Amino acid sequence: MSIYQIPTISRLQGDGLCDRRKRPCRKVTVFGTDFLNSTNMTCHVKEFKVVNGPWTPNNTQLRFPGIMTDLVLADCYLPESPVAQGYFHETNEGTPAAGLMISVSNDGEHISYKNLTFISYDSACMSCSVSSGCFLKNNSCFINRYCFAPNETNPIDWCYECLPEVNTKAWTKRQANLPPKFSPTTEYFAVYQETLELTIDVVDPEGMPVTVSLLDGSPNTAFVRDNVIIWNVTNDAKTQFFLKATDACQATSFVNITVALVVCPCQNNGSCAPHPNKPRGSGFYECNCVPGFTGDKCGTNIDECQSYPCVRGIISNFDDLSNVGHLYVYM
Ligand SMILES: [Ca+2]
Repeated sequence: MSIYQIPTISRLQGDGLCDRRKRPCRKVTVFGTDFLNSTNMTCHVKEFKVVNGPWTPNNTQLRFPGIMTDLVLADCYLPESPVAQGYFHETNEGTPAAGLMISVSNDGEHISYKNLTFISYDSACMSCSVSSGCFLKNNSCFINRYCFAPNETNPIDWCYECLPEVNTKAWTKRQANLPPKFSPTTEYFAVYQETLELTIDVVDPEGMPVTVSLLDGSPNTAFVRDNVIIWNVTNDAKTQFFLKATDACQATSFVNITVALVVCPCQNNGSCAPHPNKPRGSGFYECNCVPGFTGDKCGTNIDECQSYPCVRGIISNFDDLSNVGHLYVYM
């Protein structure tokens, strides 16, 4: 066979239809005869419009590599389809279907007499055939010329979805969205004058971000940062906070919590510090004792002479036992 042999092509994989929901549509298998296993094999494609829209087909015939995979099969590489998938833009219109006329050459020049129609399309809203083109499906959304299936989420705003029974040409606010859920704990504890940092345990059932805010009636010295209430505790026995949680789609829930004062149990001027292993607000503290005192509640007066060697009742300290000559005396 000569390299100038002109191939005969008869049909395309998938009858020339390529669903962008299923594949990138950058390649198509061509059925035919007289293919040559040549590095010069090319596929010649000409873009054409299938539906109205902003996409402008390239007016020139474009060449892409072809590969013979069998005596009667060749694979053609194709230009990128303008049919976007998982994409939406408010102002730039989409292209739900686009066409190519494909012919094949063994030598890069002598192309098949026949060319075949190839259509890439978005099956969410388009029903296509190579003979009659593409039409809008009934149960779908066609928004700014982008295709979406029923209940499909707006790719740029989770709070909106395609609900064809409500509107086929615009997004509908997501109907199934649960408000954030607060933890059942509503009673917390603090000691007077501490800076309480109370992490509010709230989750959105859909896993979307939640913002906590304080409503009127809460202490106006308190504020919220990253869903943590920060408050310099006053001497009110019980203080109420009115909380609101808002999810990313503005669904809200409310809860009232109380912070009750507990007496710091640390004795001898020891101070209460939040317990490192307990959550803030749980009422667990540990004592920081002033020098000279120890114990869980600083109740033990340290006998300084017990832990240091004493010389005639004076507290002393050997900084190096091998060097007995140095004796530091604390008076
Ligand atoms: Ca939610």
